[in-house]
Amino acid sequence: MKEQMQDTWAVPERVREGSPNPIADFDGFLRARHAAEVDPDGFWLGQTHRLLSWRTAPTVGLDGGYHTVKDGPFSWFADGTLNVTESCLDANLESRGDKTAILWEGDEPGDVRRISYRELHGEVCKAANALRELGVQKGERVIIYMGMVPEAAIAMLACARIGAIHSVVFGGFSAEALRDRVRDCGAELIVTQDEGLRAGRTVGLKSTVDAALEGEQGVRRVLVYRRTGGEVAWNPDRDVWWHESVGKQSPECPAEIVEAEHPLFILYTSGSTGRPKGVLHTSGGYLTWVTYTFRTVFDLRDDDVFACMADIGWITGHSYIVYGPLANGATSLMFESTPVYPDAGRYWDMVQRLGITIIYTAPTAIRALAAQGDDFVQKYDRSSLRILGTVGEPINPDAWKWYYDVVGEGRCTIVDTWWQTETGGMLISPIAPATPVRPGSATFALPGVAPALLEPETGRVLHGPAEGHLVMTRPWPGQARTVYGDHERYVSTYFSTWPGVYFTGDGCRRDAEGYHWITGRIDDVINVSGHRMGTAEFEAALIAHDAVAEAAVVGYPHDLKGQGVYAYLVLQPGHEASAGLEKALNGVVREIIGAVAKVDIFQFVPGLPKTRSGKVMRRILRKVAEGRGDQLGDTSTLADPSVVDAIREGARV
Ligand code: 7RM
Repeated sequence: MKEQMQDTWAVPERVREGSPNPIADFDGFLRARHAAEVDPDGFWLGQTHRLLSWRTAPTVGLDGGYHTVKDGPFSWFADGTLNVTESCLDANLESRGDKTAILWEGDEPGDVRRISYRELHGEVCKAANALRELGVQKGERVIIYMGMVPEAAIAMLACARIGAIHSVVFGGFSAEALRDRVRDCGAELIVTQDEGLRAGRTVGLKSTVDAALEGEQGVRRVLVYRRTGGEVAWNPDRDVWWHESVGKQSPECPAEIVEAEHPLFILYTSGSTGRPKGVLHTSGGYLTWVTYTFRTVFDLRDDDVFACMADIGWITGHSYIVYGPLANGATSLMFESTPVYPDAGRYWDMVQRLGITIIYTAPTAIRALAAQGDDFVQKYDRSSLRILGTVGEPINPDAWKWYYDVVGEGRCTIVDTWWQTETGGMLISPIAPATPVRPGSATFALPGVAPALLEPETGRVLHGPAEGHLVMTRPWPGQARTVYGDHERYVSTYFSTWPGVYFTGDGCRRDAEGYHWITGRIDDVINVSGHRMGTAEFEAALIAHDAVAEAAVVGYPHDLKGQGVYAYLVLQPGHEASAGLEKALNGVVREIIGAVAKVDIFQFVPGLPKTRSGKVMRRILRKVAEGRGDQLGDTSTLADPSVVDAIREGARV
């Protein structure tokens, strides 16, 4: 098909032909969207009956809504009962027991493990029996602090099997960050491994757990998977080897049947204020959402080899490495290494060797690989590829075009999927065979998703082409239900800026044809290489250093990482700016937040620009960090306008 409109890419033939799914073209999309709009409950009940294995099929859809959220969470499918692992594992045994469920590629190229649905079922049951034996009960919390090994997914599913609530903590977080999360959720047990392995280097994981638990009482057991065989300290009253405890169990474990709204997991995510929030997802609605969106957006086919390159410590790994693919009986890659190890050809080497048909990665990786030149891509046969996915941050049109032309050779479509930890799964995204795409646009809301743009000053709903705050006007089954242990924080974070709707924290432009263009966060959240971090977390870490009196942190545009971290610091008397101090400050940031966090630019200032009521005017700091210090607008409300000149003059961009 020819391109119909300038800057609109029609769906390539290879993507359109032979789609086995209900939404196979744009008309199919419009029909589904209409059906979900006129009868959301009927639409989602129909989907969930079709897609999941329920023990008791639900008869009700949504109960409550944004108008009742103050009084408690809304629910979906409340009278249904299930165990999510029955949809992910048991349901696949008969039809595809020998099919590869998890295709694992280790740090070294070609170090491959294939785990069939039958084997995965057995391993999950064994791990579930071990957890039960170690005293974990339904509703209790288990922290998983691991690298990208199949046992991490097995541990998640084992928790789900017995109705325990998992909370995966990304392996790049520090002991302190881990301890905060252990305390916040009141974890009973931690699953970890001796060491992680990434790009030829080992990363201590058990040692970080040991440090996090020093002086802590709550965690009774630490279950340790042996990955590298590296030396670890051992507390015989607390620590248990995975191979000993899991290895001896029976491969059968009756599933704990729970109500649809039973919590499935907690995942901590950064917000604009305070400590990370424990976003809580429940069983029936979440699984419905990730199952539906996975098969629909990626137009899943029986022989697909799906490769999501995210870490399972992030929501993308939960939804689109583990739950979405397995509930659809797909083959899902788990990748332990990095896109540039041993060189920038690693992804394409895997595409050729493993026959990957769908790849799902982040703009930051695409930009980093594009910067290494086309040879690394062209060396390998990519003819198996059909769909290229992106997630985590806005993708700039140049990176998009490189992905499309060089990686996909114009044969593949790109699905730019917009969503959040809180949304459970994709909300705004192309549907591969159905949606003509535009570089940099996440295109349209999926069926059943009701976005609106609000005018920032007034909250008025904007119609037609417009730019404003992106909100959702009604709940969908995969939406987070609460913040663990703090429902008030859930209400105030998401439902108080604009009453009656869900506030995403993102800005968005809608063009004349209704395409959505996410413009990025409008709150104090920064997105570095697709990792979401709160400016408040950085500030708290920096202030922990003796030399720092005050700190304000903002994001700034960064060519490779999307955003970089820019810190303005006021030093305590007697301290001086130096490269050594910057290094020490990043040392503290690393210790308190973890290896993922690093300040890119420090600027030492005599004071922060504050209003008379003492509020830091971040707008000014953002402008200076963007190199637009000459466009500060009105600064007359500042308590001391002279600090602005000093900040402008000392700008390090
Ligand atoms: C899945 C995930 C969420 C934030 C979100 C956005 C940004 C994510 C896109 C995107 C533009 C996209 N969850 N974001 N996807 N921005 N286009 N396709 O990333 O909770 O970690 O982050 O990420 O700002 O609010 S997250």
